[in-house]
Amino acid sequence: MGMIETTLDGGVATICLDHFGKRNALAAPLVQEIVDALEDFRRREARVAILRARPGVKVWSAGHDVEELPEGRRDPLGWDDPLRLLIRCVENFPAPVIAMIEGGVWGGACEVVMACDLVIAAPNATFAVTPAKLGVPYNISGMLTFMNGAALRVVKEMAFTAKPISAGRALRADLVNHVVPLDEIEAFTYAMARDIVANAPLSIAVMKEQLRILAGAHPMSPQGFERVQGLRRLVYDSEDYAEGIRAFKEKRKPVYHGR
Ligand code: YXS
Repeated sequence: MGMIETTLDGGVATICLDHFGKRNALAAPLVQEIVDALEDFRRREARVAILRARPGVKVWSAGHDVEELPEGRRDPLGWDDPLRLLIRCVENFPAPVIAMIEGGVWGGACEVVMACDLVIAAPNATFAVTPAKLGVPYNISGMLTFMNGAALRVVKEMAFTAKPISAGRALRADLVNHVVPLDEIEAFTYAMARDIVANAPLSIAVMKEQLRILAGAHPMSPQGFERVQGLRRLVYDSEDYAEGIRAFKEKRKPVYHGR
């Protein structure tokens, strides 16, 4: 059985996450379904895509599937891992992708939402950046996505505390475009989608690509890159990393020692 539902109506594509049993955790099979759906919508020339979950959910997505994270000594968030693939698909989709959010957005799902072009949140939406909760090193492009989405101080608070922030706080921090009451969010989001469909698709596709390239135009020396990758390795080679993953699987609080 599929883990998403898709529709395409009047140029507006919808992908609805529908894997309640795992709280829409971004496991490889679910990610593959989303990637395939985006590819299909690209072929059918969708003019906007909406990424959403079922109405009434308490969790929009629980983030990366922790069961799929390596237990140590390997980069857990490398270039070809499903989460990175999904984020590149969203960024490279030739039409705007709108994230419509009800409920909690955790870890890697938070990055997926930040990679979307527009974010419409219900008042019950929350956003948590969780690597420090699990002892995971964040990857470089993920960091950049956040730095481009919100003020550095807010990014630091979210990263260091790993605590969810409210929709209201996310709005003030520019992480989301609008917070809309639950009973209006669908009408609001689809009205915005129709506004986009009414405009010139090539102009929009080119502006999206321009903004993607310009937002990533941070020059970095080879030494700087190697330094950041080396720092990440310190984390995924550590005892704390293995402990974080083990603790999640054993459904207990991790005990960290900083080594
Ligand atoms: O016990 P069963 O088999 O029914 O499974 C449970 C959970 O174990 C499972 N589940 C997950 N499995 C893998 N990866 C996940 N991220 C994940 N989240 C949940 O789903 C079943 C139902 O979960 P349960 O009973 O806890 O549901 P709940 O409604 O009481 O609570 C929902 C949550 C989201 C508050 C809770 O499940 C939770 O705290 N999940 C973990 C959230 C989180 O820390 N996500 C970050 C994942 S790591 C990640 O994204 C990156 C590596 S990073 O951190 O670097 O960005």
